[in-house]
Amino acid sequence: MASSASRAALSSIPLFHEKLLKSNRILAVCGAGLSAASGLPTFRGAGGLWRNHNAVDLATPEAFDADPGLVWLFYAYRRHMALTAKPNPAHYALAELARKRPGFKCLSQNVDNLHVRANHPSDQLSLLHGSLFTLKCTTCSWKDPYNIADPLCPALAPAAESNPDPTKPLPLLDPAQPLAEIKKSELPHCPDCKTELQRPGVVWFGEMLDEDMLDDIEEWIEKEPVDMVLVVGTSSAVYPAAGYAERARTKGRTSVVTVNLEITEEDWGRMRKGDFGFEGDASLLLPELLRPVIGEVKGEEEEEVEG
Ligand code: BJW
Ligand code: ZN
Repeated sequence: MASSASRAALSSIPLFHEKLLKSNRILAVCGAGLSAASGLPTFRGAGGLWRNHNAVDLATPEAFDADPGLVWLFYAYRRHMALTAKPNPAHYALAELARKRPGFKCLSQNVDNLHVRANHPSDQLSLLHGSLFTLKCTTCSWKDPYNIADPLCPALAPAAESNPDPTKPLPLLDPAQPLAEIKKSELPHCPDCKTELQRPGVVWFGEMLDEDMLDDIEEWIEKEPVDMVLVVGTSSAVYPAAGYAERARTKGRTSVVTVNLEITEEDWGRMRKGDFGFEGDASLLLPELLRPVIGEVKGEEEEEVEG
């Protein structure tokens, strides 16, 4: 475990700023905690339940095969929530860091499109787990890269409804209220092969991430030493994302910086000299941590959402 003296160094903003100002090659690995302040729930811990299902149990090809209507409702609800949400100061801070530091690359596990809406330069952003707003065929190669129809089809309209009584939970989210059964025929079908279902263009457990994107990340890591890795709002429970911080470490040079609402004793104990840990809300911490490079975060730059 880190001693109290080294714990002070690990959480020192002046020491972090000193290192940041000398850092050119910076990698960020982001997770659901980054979008928590935008009102989007995380996967694990509080908020990881959708009706009476664990969110991670619904994020599998097996769950989709067993009950495509249920899994589509889960994703239709998350599309609706993400469309209603706004990028928060942490998304804008990372986007500005990308503009100020061409050697910065952001790997995000988030599928909510909030990095894109915060105008993060696309060549400095890898969306590891795809996007809620990409649709693809379960079987053939058909893909719609950007679709924001809400609701996507009449059967999924309950996921896009506003709450009729805000004093009560949204009926869709209340496990005591049964869901209307959705027949396969009522779900969106592939316009090419016609017979198969469309599915969200996200990466489920057991599925491969985009190989070109993985090669690109490997190439970026291998190219030159990495000065800093920012690990923001992720439980680091899912690979390959969870492995990139250690993968990018260049002996004696790389600071791994954890920014998380909750940093456990085990996490503190794993930190090495030169690493940093900042416990709190990423939407408050990131603008403060990155200020010497990015200045004050401006949040009004969101692009118009295309119709
Ligand atoms: C805040 C905050 C605030 C809250 N401010 N912080 C090596 C070893 C073992 C297993 C594997 C391995 N390599 C691959 C595997 C298998 C598997 C895997 O990792 N399994 C693990 C369970 C161990 N990986 C895969 O299957 C991946 N595919 C793959 O590797 O293919 C090749 C292969 C396959 C099989 C075997 C071997 C190789 C694909 C992974 C796809 C993950 N998909 C999901 C769903 C995406 C679609 C969707 O969004 O619905 O991705 S699962 C879910 O977890 C989602 C997330 O992106 C991901 C990570 O979660 P995240 O973002 O970290 O969220 P949380 O909730 O866990 O954490 C939030 C954090 O924020 C917490 O720490 C909070 O404290 C914090 N927080 N508020 C700051 N305001
Ligand atoms: Zn098809």
